[in-house]
Amino acid sequence: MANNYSHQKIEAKWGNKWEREGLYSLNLGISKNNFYNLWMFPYPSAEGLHAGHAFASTGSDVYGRFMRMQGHLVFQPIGYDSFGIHSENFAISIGDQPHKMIQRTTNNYAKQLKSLGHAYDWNKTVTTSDIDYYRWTQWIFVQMFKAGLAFRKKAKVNWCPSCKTVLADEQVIDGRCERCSTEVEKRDLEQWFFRITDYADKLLEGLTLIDWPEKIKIAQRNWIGKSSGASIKFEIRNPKSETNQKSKIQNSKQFIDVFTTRPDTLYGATFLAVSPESPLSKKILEKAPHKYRQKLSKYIKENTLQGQSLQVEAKDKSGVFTGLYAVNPANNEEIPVWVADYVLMEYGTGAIMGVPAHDERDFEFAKKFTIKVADIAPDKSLWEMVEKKGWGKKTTSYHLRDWLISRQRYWGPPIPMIFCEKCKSEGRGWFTDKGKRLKVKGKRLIHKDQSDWEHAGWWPEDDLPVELPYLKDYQPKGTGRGPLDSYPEFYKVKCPECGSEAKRETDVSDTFLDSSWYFLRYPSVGLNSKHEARSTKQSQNSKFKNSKNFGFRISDFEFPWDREITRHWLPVDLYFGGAEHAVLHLMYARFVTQVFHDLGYLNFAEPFPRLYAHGLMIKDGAKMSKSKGNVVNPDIYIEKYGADTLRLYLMFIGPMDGYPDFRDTGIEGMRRFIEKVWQLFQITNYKLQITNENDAREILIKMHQTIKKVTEDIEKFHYNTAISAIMEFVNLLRDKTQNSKLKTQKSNMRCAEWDEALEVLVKLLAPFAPYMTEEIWVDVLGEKFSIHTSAWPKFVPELVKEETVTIAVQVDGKLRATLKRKAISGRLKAEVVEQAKADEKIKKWLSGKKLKNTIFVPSKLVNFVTK
Ligand code: ANZ
Ligand code: ZN
Repeated sequence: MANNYSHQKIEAKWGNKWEREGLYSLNLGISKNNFYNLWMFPYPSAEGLHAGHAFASTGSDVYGRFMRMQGHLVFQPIGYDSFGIHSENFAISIGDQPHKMIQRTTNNYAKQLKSLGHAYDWNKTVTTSDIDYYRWTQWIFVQMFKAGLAFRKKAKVNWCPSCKTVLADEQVIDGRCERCSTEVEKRDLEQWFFRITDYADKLLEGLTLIDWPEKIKIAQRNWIGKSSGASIKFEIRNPKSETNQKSKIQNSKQFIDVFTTRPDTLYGATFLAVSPESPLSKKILEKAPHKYRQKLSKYIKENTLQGQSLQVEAKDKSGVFTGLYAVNPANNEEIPVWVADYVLMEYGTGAIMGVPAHDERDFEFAKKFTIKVADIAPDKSLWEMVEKKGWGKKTTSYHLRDWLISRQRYWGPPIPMIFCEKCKSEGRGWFTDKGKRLKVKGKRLIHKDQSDWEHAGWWPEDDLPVELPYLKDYQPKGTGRGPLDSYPEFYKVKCPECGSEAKRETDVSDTFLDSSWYFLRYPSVGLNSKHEARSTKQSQNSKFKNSKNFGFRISDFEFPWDREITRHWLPVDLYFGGAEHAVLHLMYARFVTQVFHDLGYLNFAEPFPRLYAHGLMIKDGAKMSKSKGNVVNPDIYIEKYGADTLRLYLMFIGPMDGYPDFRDTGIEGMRRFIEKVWQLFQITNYKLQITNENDAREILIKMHQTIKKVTEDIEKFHYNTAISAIMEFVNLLRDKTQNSKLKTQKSNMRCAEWDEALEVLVKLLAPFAPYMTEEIWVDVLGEKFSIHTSAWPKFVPELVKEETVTIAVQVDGKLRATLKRKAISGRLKAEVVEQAKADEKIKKWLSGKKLKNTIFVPSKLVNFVTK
């Protein structure tokens, strides 16, 4: 065996063997010791992964390997979140077609992930843009629809005039497009939504049951934003001065409901304000006295078009008086009604009572428009009075909005819905026909009331998948309609109900839908091939077969996840991912899981009972990103130093949940460490003997301490300190080999402690440096393949505690004092002698004498010879 450490040879050799032998591919049978170890899959928005991905994925892999050595059956899959705007934008930027680009980049991602040495089960990968995957994403949409949880409504959506596309909320940063910094507009477009707001309370309750970092739970709670308060009715009146104007208001009573979290401040309300975007403001306009109408109408129009609600915080507050007054039910005072842009349409009732004395926003507004400020102390009893007196009722409001699911883009699963004009004109559709429909086994209407949208004419596509056609010209046009809308071959279909000409939906679904269920799919990849064969036949017999489909369609027998396997492998045991996904992905995945739990398709409601949120790798003080030009390509380092070195380096540079800065110099240091370890195993050939009992004991104690430290640190994801402990251990072992006395002893025996120490060392290093440790394990130590299925070492608690030794201090052979020291430090001559000399009694015995010699027996004795 070669003396030199050649990472190229070692890493290629074992990488191939692991794959050939399927070391990390499981037969997902039924076992009690399952461990589903999941890392958030990457989205291909570049040619390859950067060092930040290597950092995060290694963190997850180390844990998986550790659990495997702890005796668990570890399932660790990987895939690609390859549909969606990130990938599409990348394809556009390089002038490529997304289908082609995804094939190339995912191949490269796989190559990189393999070279990093991750223990993925490559038989179970998922690519969300593969038809084999997205047909199920479409199926999920259909189930959502049938449960009453998908609906259409006109909505203001973020629109980037430069990118000519709708943007998701998370792509709008401070009112500007994340990609081009153009100010985002709001457009009124008909969109598909999922009723995630129905699940607001369940999503909140679930948070109390899961083991997640507190900061992520807080982010979810804030996103849901549940507030308890009251809605209070204010009667509208025309001002006394205008009573000559005949208005309907005098005949029939009109009210404005406001939402408040502070009914106790009701006495201090000095005005009402209504959102200009709220339909309520249009009603108010009709009732307003004539002389106010023109100004009011102009204000409402301006503030509706520009969608000011996006910039509420940044902008100076504006508003107009309506000429109307409202009666405060608590004290019968008449207060002015305003329309003001700081009131959001989508929250509460879209109207507020202004309490300038207690609310800062109201105070600012009142000051600007010289509205009265009534400094009246809050009255807690009002909380009860509101309902008792009939002023209003207690209620809760949520900041959570329904999930905007449609995108007017190309690169996503076509939304599997069909619209039929004829059915619509006859008032027919899935929901009007529900009596018949809902008897289908397994279907349940979760959201029963569908009166809030026009559902006539809409039918779900049961003939799945709806294939995304290959388009050359796929770029967004800016018409407010997706690229598929220019392709009649795609959207012209027959109505599945009446057979007349109908139109397929041309929007695609949001990427977050793709990633909301991928973890459910992994264990079942490849399991329903039999079903596919059967359903191909059905597809051929189908009346409205889409000739462009691949020939398989989903039958009632088929299912995206195998029930048995899912029961045994889910939920995910450890989800490892970035804290930046605190709300969107992690909320949507919880929502979808909860819905499918309610539909009876899953036996658990929380997909990720345990989440670890890792930090973010930076380079030169900034987040790694292409636009900053500071992206580190891991391939270069793997080639030069080896994956083991890179892995150890990434896990060592700082805490896993921190913001480590990538530096070349650190990698070189780590490479030297690896070589030191390698050398240690070459020395075994010298048949080293440790005859000194103290050496053996020292090694033994350090070994058990190291096992304990590394085990406990890995459990807490404190990988950097685990590696430090291993380094200390390595230093001790090296010290022993450098002891010249040991080297020269030509005995054939090695002590058991030494052998054990080396075996433990290689195991502790295995999760971090899987290739080198495999090479040592199999080819140096001659153990059975593979180290990664060997048992993690255990520590003996008694041996972890370092012993205390008592050292006798003599002067001229006579005992004069004793010292207590830790076993290991008792062996350090200079320290022990110094401590002995400092002892008061010894000082006395030595005073006035000349020291001729000092005899030292480690951990036992110091003898000062003066004669
Ligand atoms: C009177 C009051 C007095 C209020 C006071 C607060 C403090 P959270 O906590 O976020 O739920 N509000 C209600 N609807 C609104 C809307 N559509 N747009 C803007 N603001 C709205 O906030 C609830 C409070 O925000 C409500 O309680 C209301 O102001 C305001 F000393 O009512 B409060
Ligand atoms: Zn029809």
